[in-house]
Parts: sequence; C-alpha cells; structure tokens
Amino acid sequence: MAKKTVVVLGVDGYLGWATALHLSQAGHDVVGIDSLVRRRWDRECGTQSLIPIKRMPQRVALWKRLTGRTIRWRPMDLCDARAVTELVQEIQPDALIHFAEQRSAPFSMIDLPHATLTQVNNVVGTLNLLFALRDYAPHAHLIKLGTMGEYGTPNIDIEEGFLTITHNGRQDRLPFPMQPGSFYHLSKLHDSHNIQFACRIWGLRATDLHQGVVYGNHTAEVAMHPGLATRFDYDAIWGTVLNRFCIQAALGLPLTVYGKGGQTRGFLDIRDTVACVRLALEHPAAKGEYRVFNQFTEQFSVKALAEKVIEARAAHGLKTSMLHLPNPRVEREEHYYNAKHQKLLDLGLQPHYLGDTLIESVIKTVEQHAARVDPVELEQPNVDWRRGGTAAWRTPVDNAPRPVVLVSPNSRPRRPLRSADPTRAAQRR
Ligand code: NAD
Ligand code: USQ
Repeated sequence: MAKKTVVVLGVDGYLGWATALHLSQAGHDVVGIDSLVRRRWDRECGTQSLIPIKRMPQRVALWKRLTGRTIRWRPMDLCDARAVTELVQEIQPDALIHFAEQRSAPFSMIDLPHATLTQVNNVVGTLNLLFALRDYAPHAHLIKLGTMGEYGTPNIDIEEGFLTITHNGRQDRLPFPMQPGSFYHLSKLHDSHNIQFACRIWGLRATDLHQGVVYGNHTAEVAMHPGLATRFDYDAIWGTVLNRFCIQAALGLPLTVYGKGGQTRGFLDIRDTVACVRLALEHPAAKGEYRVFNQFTEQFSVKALAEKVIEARAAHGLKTSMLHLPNPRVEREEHYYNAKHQKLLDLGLQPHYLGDTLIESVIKTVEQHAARVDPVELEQPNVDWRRGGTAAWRTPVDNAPRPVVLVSPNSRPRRPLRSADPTRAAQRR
C-alpha cells in the first residue's frame, strides 16, 4: 500500500488519537489537528477522562521515541476558515479523517447555547473543509465520522446510506430517510447533506462513516505505553453506554438502564474503528462519489448489554444489579432494528466481537484508575431531552460538592461526592 499523507482532525480525542497512531504505525504520514476544545468542555462540565491523558506535544514526542515515527502536531480550530484553507493548501493531503466535532448528544441538549455551539462548530468546521478542498485539494479523499444515529430507529431495515424507492410507478436511489435523536445527531445529518452536495457539484470524493457506539480503550498502538493512552469517558454527558456500564460494574454500582432498555444500537470495539478508517483510507471513494459505510459490528439493546456485563461479572462470583431509571431522552424504548453493515466487511474488516474478555479487560483498566472516578457521574443523568440540563450538569463555581439529582423513585439520596475518594472506591470493589 502506497504511503499517504493524511490529516487527522480531532487528533486529541478518544478515536482521533488511536486512529492517528494506527495510521502512523501502518506507515502513513500523519498530520494531527485539534483545537483542544474538548479539554475546555470537560472543565466546563466538571468531567475528565478516567484514564489520564498526556498533553499533545508529550504524546507525539513519546510516539517518536518509541517508534521513530513522526506525527506532525498542529493546534488549530476547524472553525477558523483561513487556517483550514492554509493547512489544506500547504499539506496537499491525500486524505483527511474528520473526527473534530462536538460529539455528545446530552451536551447538545443542555440548552440553546449548547445546541447552537454544537451545530455551528460541527457544520461550519465541515463547510470550511469542503471549500478548502474545492479550491486547493479537489482530489483528496474526505473520510468523515458520521453516526448511525442519523437514521434513528425506523420500522424498516436500515440500508447503507441509500434506499431504492418505487413511487407512482417510477424508481430512484435516494438518501435513506433520516430521523436523528438529538441536536448533536442532527448536526451530523446536516454535515452529511453538505458533503453529499459538495461531491455532486464540485466532484469531491468522500466516505461518510455512519458509526455506531464505540467501546473499549485499547488498540495495539495505544497499548504500547501508558503515556499513549487515549481518553476514556464515563460521565453522564460524555460517557457512552457500555463504557459506563463497565465502570459502574467495577465500582459495584447498579447499571443505569434508561427506561425499558429495549433501545437498540449498533456497537463496535475501538480496534475496529481504527481498522475501518484504515480500510476506507486505503480504498478511496471515486471522484465525485459520496458513499456511506455503516460502521458497526453488532447490534444490542441497552438491556442486553447490561445483561452481558452482569454475566461477565457473575463468572467471577460478583453480583451486579441493573437499575431502570426514567429515561432522560426522548427515544423509542422498544422497536424494530436491523441495520445493514456489509460494505466494510466486503473490504476485509475482521471484527472483534463483544465478549467477556473485553468486558473484563475494560473493568481491569477501570480498577487501576478507580481513584479518579466521581461516583456522582455514574448515578443519574444530568441532561433531560424535554427540560435541558439539571443544576448538576456543570462544574460548581465554588467547587463545592454537586447535589445529586434524584429522578428515580427507587434510589435513596446519597451523600454528594465531588472529588474522587480512593477509600470508598476500594470499599465498593
Ligand atoms: P472526542 O470528543 O473524544 O474527540 C473529538 C476531538 O475533536 C476533541 O479532541 C476536540 O477537541 C476536537 N474538536 C472538536 N471541535 C473542533 C474544532 N472545531 N476544531 C478542532 N478540533 C475540534 O470524540 P470521539 O469520541 O473521539 O469522536 C470523534 C468523532 O467520531 C466525532 O465526530 C463523533 O461524532 C464520531 N463518533 C463517535 C462515536 C463514539 O462512540 N465515541 C460513535 C460514532 C461517531
Ligand atoms: N443509555 C443508557 N444508560 C446510560 C447511558 C446511555 O441506557 O447510562 C442509553 C441511551 O438512552 C441510548 C443508548 O444508551 O439509548 C446509547 O447512548 P450513548 O450515550 O452510549 O450513545 P449516544 O448518545 O447515541 O452517542 C454516542 C456517541 C456519539 C455517537 C453515537 C453513535 O457519544 O458521538 O454519534 O454514540 S449512535 O448511537 O449510533 O448514534
């Protein structure tokens, strides 16, 4: 495979960092871009990665020391049109992998400013890229991280981006009908429309990876050294569901299933995320082509996921419970779900399916960092789709303990814990 010059946008994030390492290790020349805004949003929300992550200059220096490979790190905001244009003009990339967005559905539902921030950051950043590509690198391949959540949960099979429809005796292949479930998911759909339009009118080439929910924290490269760790979110705003369940299980807390738990989603291991991106990179879209790959390997209901975690723990004689909380989101809790995901398999993806070993390895990682856990984050959701953020979503100004907002009739009030308490965490295990 010929070496490519690849710009990874969002390189400081959970998936961007792991992908940059994977592509660098595969011999590609990687330029890493990030505005570090996610670290600022963490400070605003009072959240942090469970696993400590180094600063970008330290991470790339360590990678160089361990492997001799260079990742060219550049701090940059994708919403700065001039900077994006200059970058594309100067680097002349073969491909750009675009992870650099606000990616939390709850964050986008806190209030009007957060919905606006999400859509402006995501849509404007992507538009800046599209115009820079039109003017300075029209042959470059844009690989954009979209989301399975763009489709919603229709009562028909979900295809990979397009659906052939016969209507009044005529037939056409049209974009699959979309029903996103948050202002964040809507921002991804707006991006998809803009990218598809740019491919059609300017002849750009793009792959929209409609990715499911990612779990896990190890890839071959990340595992080389603790200083190469990628971030791992577990809180109620940024933490994704399986990562949260593993942390709750590790601390002996109940697994927080929202509503009935029949909500079904596509899931994948982070090792498959980096493999899928590499497959898309090494098999580019044609000129003028906008293609969609559904990027997940298995589908589960939230309740089935919780049961898997409970079983994995039971195998070690540990009892874990499940707590059904009133659903803070407006989403179907029992529905049909059958999403196609063939195209990446056809390109050679060899999936890592979810098993007890993975759950146990995540739980082991959690145990190593248990002292950093803020249990309040694991108890109750702090953003409601109907009412927005509760008083508990942001960092308290005086750094006093945050009140625990109780929304479940089954749970008893707990003493609020603001900062990590190693003794209590150890007692829970
Ligand atoms: P993340 O928050 O860990 O990383 C995103 C990175 O992008 C952060 O480092 C942030 O600072 C940066 N960023 C955001 N806006 C920027 C801007 N305007 N300019 C420059 N940098 C900016 O998120 P993640 O979990 O790594 O997700 C990456 C992408 O994958 C997102 O687009 C997300 O929508 C998509 N995705 C993630 C998941 C998942 O389960 N994590 C699933 C499906 C899709
Ligand atoms: N859920 C629970 N309990 C929890 C947390 C979540 O039951 O403690 C449920 C939610 O109600 C939802 C499902 O789990 O039905 C998934 O929630 P999530 O927070 O894991 O994922 P989501 O908000 O959909 O967002 C994540 C990423 C986002 C990405 C998306 C892929 O944060 O960037 O786009 O997964 S997808 O879900 O396919 O759209």
